[in-house]
Amino acid sequence: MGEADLNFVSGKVKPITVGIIGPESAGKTTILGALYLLLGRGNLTTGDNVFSNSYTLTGWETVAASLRWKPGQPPNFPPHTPSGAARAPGMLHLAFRQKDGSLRDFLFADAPGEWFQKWAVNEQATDAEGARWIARHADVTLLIADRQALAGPKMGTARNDFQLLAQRAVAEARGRRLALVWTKGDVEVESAMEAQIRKAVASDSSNVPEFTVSVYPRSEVDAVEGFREVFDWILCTKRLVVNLPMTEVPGHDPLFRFGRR
Ligand SMILES: Nc1nc2c(ncn2[C@@H]2O[C@H](COP(=O)(O)OP(=O)(O)OP(=O)(O)O)[C@@H](O)[C@H]2O)c(=O)[nH]1
Ligand SMILES: [Mg+2]
Repeated sequence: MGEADLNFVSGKVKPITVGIIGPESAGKTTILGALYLLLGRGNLTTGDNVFSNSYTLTGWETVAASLRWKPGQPPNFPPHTPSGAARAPGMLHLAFRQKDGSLRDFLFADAPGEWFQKWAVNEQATDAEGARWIARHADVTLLIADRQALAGPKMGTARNDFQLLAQRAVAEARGRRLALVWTKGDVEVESAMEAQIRKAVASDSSNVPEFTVSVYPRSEVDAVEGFREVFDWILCTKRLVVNLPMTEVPGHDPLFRFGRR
């Protein structure tokens, strides 16, 4: 779903946009693919939020196809998300019906890590427009910490890059929901490194929730659990409703009721 198609969804009520911010190969697309597969198996939602529809089933299928087990073909990871000439992120749509019958639309932005790396270094970079778009519009941000990179031979660079990206993402979120999501949870990371990553996202004003996901089961923890926790947290997002003050005089011109604000 591109920018032009967004009118389909946003014409009704502004959907809740979920931005996944992280460097290249951090596991961002894998999260989306895993969520889609689990949703299809009925493993993500409860009676409170029933899957209703999606305008982008083909897009979801493309993201998740490689993660599926097929006869004679074990699952693989999704291909690298190309940055190409596109300036806006690919959007994946899901709608859920709540208990009271109302529908809620979600848009998940799947962007290439390169955009965020450029944006972290230079907020105004011309080829970081997609990253700026996500940071500006995301109602919910998943800030990705790639455990494999943070435990690998280039862990120092990965940490510095994360600190830079986190600084930008936290500043841009300005009170909107943001969570730290560790990907590749099956990989061990030194506790000193974990502490530095946590410190980079910590803000005085709010508590940043933390999740760990992995497509591999870890000792006692089922691989589904981490994805489910992130998803539940995303679904809890509420859109702030604007309440205009009411007056006793119905039909009165709003200008004279509320003045010019
Ligand atoms: N060990 C481990 N590796 C993973 C896991 N999830 C993803 N990976 C690895 O990370 C690689 C990148 O995953 P993607 O989901 O494509 O990463 P991305 O953030 O979308 O990357 P870009 O599209 O390049 O920005 C995969 O090809 C896997 O090798 C995981 O749970 N555990
Ligand atoms: Mg990707």
